[in-house]
Amino acid sequence: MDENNRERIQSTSSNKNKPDMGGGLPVIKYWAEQTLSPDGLKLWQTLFHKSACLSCSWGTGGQKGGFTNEEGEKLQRCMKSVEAISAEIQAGIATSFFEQQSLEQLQQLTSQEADRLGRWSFPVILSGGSTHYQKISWDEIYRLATTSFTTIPERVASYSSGRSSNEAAFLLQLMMRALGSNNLADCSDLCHAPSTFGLKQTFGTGTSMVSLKSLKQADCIVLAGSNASYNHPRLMNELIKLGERGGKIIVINPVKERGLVKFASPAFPLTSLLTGSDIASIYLQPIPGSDVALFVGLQKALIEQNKVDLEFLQAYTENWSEVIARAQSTPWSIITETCGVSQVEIETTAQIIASSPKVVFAWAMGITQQENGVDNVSSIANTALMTGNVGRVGTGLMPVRGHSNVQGFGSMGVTVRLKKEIQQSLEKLLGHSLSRIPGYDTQALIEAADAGKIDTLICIGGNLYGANPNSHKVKRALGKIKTIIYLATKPNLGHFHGLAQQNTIIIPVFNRFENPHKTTVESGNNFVRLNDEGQTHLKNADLIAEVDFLTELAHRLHGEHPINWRKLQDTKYVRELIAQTIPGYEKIADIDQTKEEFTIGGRIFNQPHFPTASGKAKMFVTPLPTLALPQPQDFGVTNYARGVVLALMTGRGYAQHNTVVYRTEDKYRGMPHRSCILMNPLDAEKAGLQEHQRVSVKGNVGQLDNIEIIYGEVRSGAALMFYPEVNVIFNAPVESRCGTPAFKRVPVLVYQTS
Ligand SMILES: Nc1nc2c(c(=O)[nH]1)N[C@H]1C(S)=C(S)[C@@H](COP(=O)(O)OP(=O)(O)OC[C@H]3O[C@@H](n4cnc5c(=O)[nH]c(N)nc54)[C@H](O)[C@@H]3O)O[C@H]1N2
Ligand SMILES: Nc1nc2c(c(=O)[nH]1)N[C@H]1C(S)=C(S)[C@@H](COP(=O)(O)OP(=O)(O)OC[C@H]3O[C@@H](n4cnc5c(=O)[nH]c(N)nc54)[C@H](O)[C@@H]3O)O[C@H]1N2
Ligand code: SF4
Ligand SMILES: [Mo]
Repeated sequence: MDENNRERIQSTSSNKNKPDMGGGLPVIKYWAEQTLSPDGLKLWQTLFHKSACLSCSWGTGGQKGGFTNEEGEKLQRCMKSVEAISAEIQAGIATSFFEQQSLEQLQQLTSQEADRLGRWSFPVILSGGSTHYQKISWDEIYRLATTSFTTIPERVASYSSGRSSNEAAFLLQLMMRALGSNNLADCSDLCHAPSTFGLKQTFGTGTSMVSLKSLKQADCIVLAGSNASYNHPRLMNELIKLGERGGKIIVINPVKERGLVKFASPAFPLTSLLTGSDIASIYLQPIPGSDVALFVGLQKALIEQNKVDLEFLQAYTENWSEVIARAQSTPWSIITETCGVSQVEIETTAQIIASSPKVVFAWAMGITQQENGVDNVSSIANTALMTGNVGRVGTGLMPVRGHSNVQGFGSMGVTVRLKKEIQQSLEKLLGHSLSRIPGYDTQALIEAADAGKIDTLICIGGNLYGANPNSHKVKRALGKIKTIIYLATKPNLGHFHGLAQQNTIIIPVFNRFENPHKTTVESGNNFVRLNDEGQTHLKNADLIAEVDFLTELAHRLHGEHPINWRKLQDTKYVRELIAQTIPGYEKIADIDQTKEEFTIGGRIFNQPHFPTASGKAKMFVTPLPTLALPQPQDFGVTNYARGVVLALMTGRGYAQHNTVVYRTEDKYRGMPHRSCILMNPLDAEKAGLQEHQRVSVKGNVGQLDNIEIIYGEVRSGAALMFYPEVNVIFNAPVESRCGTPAFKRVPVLVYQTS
């Protein structure tokens, strides 16, 4: 960023109000407010309950105690966990509520207002044409559910979100596959599917190859497209410790996130909390969607600096010479033009990587939510392999996952790309072969629904309506499904807008810490945690455990043979089946007795031998993307006065969990409410726009008006807005190999009318 621009940023009023580092005292203040509130006691009890944190995939808590990580370190609960718990310990929705509130009124609610209604505490139904949700009995639910599932198997589908348990996930896929349907759409389709796909094709394994223990030995971390300071706060502790031991942190992100520059962690009250710890050693701000060019640039610089580990490549990889040849022959001018980062910065970064003995490469949504997400992942893998940073303690590839059990859902077989070994074990278990008709992933499910090809949809958590691009189309598509069954803890916009043609049923479920059954979850670091049984605070509530609902429905659909579904209501037996079926999960069979939480077998690589056909890592050439933006006139605006076309990144504000908004302000970015766009001052001023001015933002299928411009440290040509609100304005291209929408590069026109 040039000096002019920097000065201008410093002088903007929104910037003056921003904390000058991530974390810090606002976090302590929030803890104090919540824990001293009337719900404080319940909150503390939950924090100490032996179960995994609900929120992110970093994974904290479990049998070692609520505040402890898998390495036994204390003070590892962050305030995001408190945010999530506070929402779950709200009072239940009153039984009279839906008599008073019509659907039309409920549809006026914002995400935050919907969440604040309280917990679902009794089952309800909205029948086609009615104006109000109504209470429904369990008998009626099972009758409707059984009838709706008795149709052509390909016309039944599920969608799931990664907060439920491994046990629920395993049962969901078993029930669906027993029925003959592979339509197991999952939120990971919108999230890390490109990581799974990219890692699998190179290494034969789709998850992180780095354990927390191994991460602690790294000398350098490359963190690309992740805002860990908001979304995985305890990863920040590892970055702080890395810095303290003299290691280097390379951040790659078009937005200069405060918390990735400096972060104050309550886990280090004496050394970090007040003064903050420096995080990024170098901060690269590429053009959104251009990371392949940046990583190919790093590879080219490594080649020119003679820092490629040829011995490693020859011994442990395939296809390396093609990858090197491509990097060598790609001109610097094309690399720097595509990614918008200078050759000098790329060369300096390459030197840091080359001079660090052990490097971990970590990434999140900025990398995966792109039309070329798989190439992004491959280009990171290529860079790691070229420097010999795979298959050794302190090195490796680390996708930083999303929901707290999203990875567990994938492991349990909730995926449209089922592993061969799992397929064979399931066939043995069911005594017949599984359907070979490919299943719908999330985007394909919406297309199929819109084409009238789905009769029945069951959603285990999540918000299919709010999480997908082109909200109006999603609403229309869901409206063509005859029956939708939502299992949920709290209301969200999907329950009021994602309505079926005939029956929309909402089934209230126990969350992780109040579930009457023991359950397990898997963290992004491949660690399996055991959750003890719990109790709900909800009075006179009529909740059900997900496992109980799924087994009862499966029993009614499939009878007792070859699987005794009702026996599986004791989750111990589900764990026995998981141990038999899921590779690496053997230890789960007796976790009830041993209480021994464990790292899944075959996932962490401390030797460069991989589960591919040849045992070598297979490298893939990654073509540079072409990233042209449309012209203002391409947006078809008739009353256009002035404006600018930008590459919009859509993602999370500070206090939200995915589609659920907890608080509207994003303090650290200086965005006071949800209707803001974060822009570079130069872009705004070049177009004759100013900070705090209200503008319209138009995508390819819709427009949002009255959006306030906020100046921030986002690179020129790019901007940032919050989801789920922004999902109404665009229809994103998808990564063709795994269906993930390009949420992080949405062409928009930011303009003022005449
Ligand atoms: N508190 C909280 N925790 C969460 C969640 C939450 O909503 N709230 N959600 C959970 C889930 S499901 C997920 S998937 C994760 C999400 O965690 P993250 O991936 O950290 O979240 P995002 O806000 O989607 O985007 C991350 C960053 O990508 C950057 N970015 C955008 N485009 C590009 C690009 O082209 N290149 C690069 N290099 N960077 C880019 C953005 O500037 C942003 O800082 O967090 C999980 N944890
Ligand atoms: N524009 C844009 N869109 C995006 C993204 C983006 O960055 N930009 N990110 C995408 C990503 S990474 C993801 S993962 C998706 C998230 O998509 P989803 O996972 O579909 O959505 P969430 O908002 O996490 O779902 C929250 C709901 O889950 C329910 N819930 C919570 N806990 C439980 C439980 O224990 N059991 C059950 N049954 N239900 C529970 C509650 O009712 C809550 O309202 O959004 C995607 N959409
Ligand atoms: S880092 Fe993630 S798992 Fe750990 S306490 Fe925070 S939200 Fe929970
Ligand atoms: Mo996600």
